[in-house]
Amino acid sequence: MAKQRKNPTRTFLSRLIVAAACVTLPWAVGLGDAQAQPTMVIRTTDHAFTVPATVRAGFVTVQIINDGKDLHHAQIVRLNPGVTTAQALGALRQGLGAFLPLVVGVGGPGLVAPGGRASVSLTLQPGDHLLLCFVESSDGTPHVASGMVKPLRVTGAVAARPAPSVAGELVLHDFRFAMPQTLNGRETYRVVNQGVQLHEAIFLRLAPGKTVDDVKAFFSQHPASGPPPAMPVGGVQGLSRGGVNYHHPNLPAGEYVVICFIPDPGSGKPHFELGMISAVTVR
Ligand SMILES: [Cu+2]
Repeated sequence: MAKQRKNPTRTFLSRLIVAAACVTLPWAVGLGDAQAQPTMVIRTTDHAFTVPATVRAGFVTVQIINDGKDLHHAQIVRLNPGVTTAQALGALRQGLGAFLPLVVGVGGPGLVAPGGRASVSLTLQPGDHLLLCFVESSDGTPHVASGMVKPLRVTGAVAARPAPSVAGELVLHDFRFAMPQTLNGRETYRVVNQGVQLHEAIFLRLAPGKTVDDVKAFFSQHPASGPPPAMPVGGVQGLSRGGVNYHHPNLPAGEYVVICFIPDPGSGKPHFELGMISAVTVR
């Protein structure tokens, strides 16, 4: 979720945006078994969110539909008790170091290309939230600074319900993914952060002939150059320690990479450089 400092993420996301404008991706339609829950649709444009200002607490499927020409994601955070929306927005202007201690990362649908859509299910607790897009425009301006931050109030109480049935689990650690090597693109997967730091699980579809090593090399360039070896197709946005989302990949069969771009506050390195990048096959 975090892309506010000068790092290679900025450059390669910009390059992905350019590439995405001339690539048609084979989006699957429908939400599979996610249809059993209420759905909150978040539409993104360049650069705004369209979403209800108030939603009910509880288990909800959150879908992003990207109507823009940029890449976008929908990071949801809940404000810590006693933190006001004004305080959180003020801290955000100072940077992630000031902002992150005030909030809990509750996930949300991950990075998608123009025309893309993706969905996750999660439990919204009552309280004040923010919806954020940390992707940066080609000039380096983060989308949060050009309109993509929106307050979201969650009201009511969370009703008890059985855990959703899943086909498997993706566990986020400091700093690796523990997950199956093969996923069923039509099933649902539980994603849980068992690390200490904030983590995400963003899915990228590999271009023909490209490998996870190509992705790592591309993203580690300073600056990145050449055509991107993979394109974003959703996933799960930043989860704080213990956080859970249910990912509905809804992806066609193929070769993918799961990656975490969030920077380590200590070293400043994106987590994928510390090990949070894995190849995965979707069947
Ligand atoms: Cu991470």
